[in-house]
Amino acid sequence: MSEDNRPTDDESTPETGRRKFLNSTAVVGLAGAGLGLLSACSKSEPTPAAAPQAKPAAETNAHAKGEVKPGQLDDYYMLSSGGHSGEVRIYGVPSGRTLKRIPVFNIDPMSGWGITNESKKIIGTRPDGSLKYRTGDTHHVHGSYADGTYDGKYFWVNDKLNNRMARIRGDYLECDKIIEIPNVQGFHGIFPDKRDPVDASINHTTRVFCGAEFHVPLPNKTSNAKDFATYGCLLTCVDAESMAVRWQVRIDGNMDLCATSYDGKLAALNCYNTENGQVYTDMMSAERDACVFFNVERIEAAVKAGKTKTIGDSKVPVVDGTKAANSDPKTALTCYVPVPKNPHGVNITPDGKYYVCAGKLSPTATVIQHDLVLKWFNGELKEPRDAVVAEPEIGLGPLHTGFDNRGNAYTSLFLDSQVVKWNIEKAIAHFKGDKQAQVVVDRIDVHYQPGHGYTSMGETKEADGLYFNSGNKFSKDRFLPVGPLHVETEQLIDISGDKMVLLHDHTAHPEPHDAIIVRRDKIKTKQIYTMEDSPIAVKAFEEAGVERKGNKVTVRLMSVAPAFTPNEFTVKKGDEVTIILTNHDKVEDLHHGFGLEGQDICFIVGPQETRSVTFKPERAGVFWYYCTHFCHALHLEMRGRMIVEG
Ligand code: RUQ
Ligand code: CUA
Ligand code: CA
Repeated sequence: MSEDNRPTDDESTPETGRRKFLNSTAVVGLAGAGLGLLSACSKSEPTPAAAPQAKPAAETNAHAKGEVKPGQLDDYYMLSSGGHSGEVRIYGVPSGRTLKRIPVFNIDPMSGWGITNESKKIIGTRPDGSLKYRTGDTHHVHGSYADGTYDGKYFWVNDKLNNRMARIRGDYLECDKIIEIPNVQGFHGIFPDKRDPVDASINHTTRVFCGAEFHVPLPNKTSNAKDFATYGCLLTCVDAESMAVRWQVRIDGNMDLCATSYDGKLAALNCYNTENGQVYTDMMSAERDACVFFNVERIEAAVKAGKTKTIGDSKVPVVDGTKAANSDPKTALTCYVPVPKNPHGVNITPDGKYYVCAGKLSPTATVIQHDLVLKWFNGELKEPRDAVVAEPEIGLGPLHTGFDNRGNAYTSLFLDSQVVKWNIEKAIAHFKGDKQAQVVVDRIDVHYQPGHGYTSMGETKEADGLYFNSGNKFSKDRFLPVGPLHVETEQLIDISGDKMVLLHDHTAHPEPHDAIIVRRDKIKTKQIYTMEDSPIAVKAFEEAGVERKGNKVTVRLMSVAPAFTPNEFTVKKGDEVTIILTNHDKVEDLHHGFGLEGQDICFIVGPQETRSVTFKPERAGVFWYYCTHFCHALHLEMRGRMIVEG
């Protein structure tokens, strides 16, 4: 035991690990003052990736009751959308601890997202270099698949506000690409495919499907504003690797949420506005709307054969998926399965057999059998509605459904403020006429008004039936009041037994929508960047310094705790100054911040990472730059001066 009563021989506890880490970097930094910086730095070896590979503790019951003791790691990553915060969050499950906020469509001075040149390039800029968008509204996060489960390579998230889709790379858990989707508004539901319907050798995600909610004039011209016949909605297919838009399908009605089949053949999107209404009273006039199924193989064949149009200025090929054009099942690209009323959410069971569409305005969930939809496309099923094999009454305001590995569904009930557990085979038996079949197994109150609910690994064939997280829209009295806007409640429910058991509440900054709960061994993060990945890295001491070409000035900086090199540079008022900063520290977690007084510049650089900013100093004088990110015992001393000549 040390003097503060902590065990000193246990390297695995974060406290002792952290102490060691700070001590060793302090030594490195102090020894490296002045010109010896680089040599001292290169002596500290990068630590190996810390991603835990072991099976979740929940399987060995170490985290029974959702308790994660100090120093223990969680079993799952929960990747959650942040709504109109524009970001994605990562929570640990079962603890509910916040692990990371990934800036995507927002601007984040902590990391420098939207401030550095690298992030601005991903977000997109106007000709004057300013950001094209500064806002976004994320709803759905989904991961790439291989062999029916997460492969940890990519995660995607939508922006409903500016109709963009972003990709997050799984190794750094940072956004690496953002694209705009043409011809749509209210881009809402996304889902990656799980394998290729044509090429059997491709057993991983190659496409992402994107559904649009709002009808817009096609093309979107003012002269079409009053001509509702020109209005329509499109499904968009995006290439998972290049992120290019491959094709679009025009449909009747609109689209909301998306699910994809395990065989790659179908994408399903629920449609709440078959009425094509412009106001909500019109949108809820029909007794039934639809779940629309897209035959991916046929759509791609039609695109290849050139049976396409383009809309307005967009070059994306668009095929006709409207009902009228697809009445012959044998050639149809789409199948409209009638579902009551303004359905919300469509999810596929982990065995790939059934889709569940929640009724929203109807107290029902509709179970649609996958192979029956395929039969319809083959001309072997009379009506699309014949693919419906159950429609149990489950409660008021059903929205989203998660699944366990024992044939049970867990549906959020917005109006009832409940989660209802029901059995799919029992529901099918009941639908067939077995009125004794006990469909509803259990109900649990949640607090309050749940939106999405999702189970651990529930959107994969590896659903493990351990946890359900209820993302609630109102927290009311669950937490200390913090003014008019309340924090949101996330509630973790143990679903491993017959009865659901509420484990705990944790908070979420408004306004999360959906999440996925990914087993921790599926995500393998890198802890250190690769210097060679940046073409502009300042790789050696001799490369640091100022270079001027006319009024364009490049300042190459390096950081090694606790110093920037150079620690002084001079530019002129009105110059276009680009600062490139490469962090030469190699120690895991050793980030430096770069804040430049009075210039609206703030960002961090991780170990071996390079980032840059470009700006025009508007005032002459002396401006300190300093390290914003606590890195070292001499963190406060880590600073330098920019001298701006008038
Ligand atoms: S939707 S509360 Cu944006 Cu995911 Cu259902
Ligand atoms: Cu470098 Cu703080
Ligand atoms: Ca409707």
